[in-house]
Amino acid sequence: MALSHPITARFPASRPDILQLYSFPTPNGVKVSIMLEETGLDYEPHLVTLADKDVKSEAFTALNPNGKIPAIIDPNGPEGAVELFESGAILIYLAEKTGQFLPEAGAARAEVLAWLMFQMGGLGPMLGQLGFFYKFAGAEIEDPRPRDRYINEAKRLLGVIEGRLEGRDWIAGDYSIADMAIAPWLNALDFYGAKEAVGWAGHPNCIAYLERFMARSAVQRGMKIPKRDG
Ligand SMILES: N[C@@H](CCC(=O)N[C@@H](CS)C(=O)NCC(=O)O)C(=O)O
Repeated sequence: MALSHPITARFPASRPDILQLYSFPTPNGVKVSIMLEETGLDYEPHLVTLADKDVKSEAFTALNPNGKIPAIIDPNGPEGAVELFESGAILIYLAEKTGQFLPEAGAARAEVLAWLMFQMGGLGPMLGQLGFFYKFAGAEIEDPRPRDRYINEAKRLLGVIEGRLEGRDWIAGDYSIADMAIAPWLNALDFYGAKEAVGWAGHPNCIAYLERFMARSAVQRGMKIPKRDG
């Protein structure tokens, strides 16, 4: 099937018949790469950097008007090609497409979706702000209130996950898309240099959970996809 989407002008597909991934290896990006690796779906990754020239380009915003990675085009959707952005929506779509990592119905499915939404609406946005105010441009702001606010919120959220993981290997039943969404954000605390600030060492369940997640070979591959230049 030929791909006629405007994004192909900037990011040409060498195999337009398979799923196309437009992403960068950040926590939001690798969720989808990990899911693709876990399911074994055939796909072609394209590196879309976080520079405006890529992620805010006309070609990319034709696929995601919000100008953020990740996004996909699946030429083999249920009724033809599917264009999708928002990592949570992409994970649900891929789980339904493959019948993997999301229970089909009922309470078990609702529980996975609840923890996926917890990541999408809480953990991700809050830790993203922590990164900004702790490591990136916001770290230079003298007023301690924004930094403290996100450190305290990150600690609170870690406490929620720590409690939830008591007696559990995974966040909601079997290993699922909720884990693929949550664990990469826990891993980002290291990149932000914020582990000590949020008291990571005092969260043994989170530590064991992240180790369990990182031990998976699909996770190890997915964390590095798309491959960064150089
Ligand atoms: N809610 C979105 C968030 C995506 C997001 O924040 N992507 C970041 C990278 S982790 C991005 O593309 N940033 C570039 C920018 O904002 O210009 C999702 O989960 O897909």
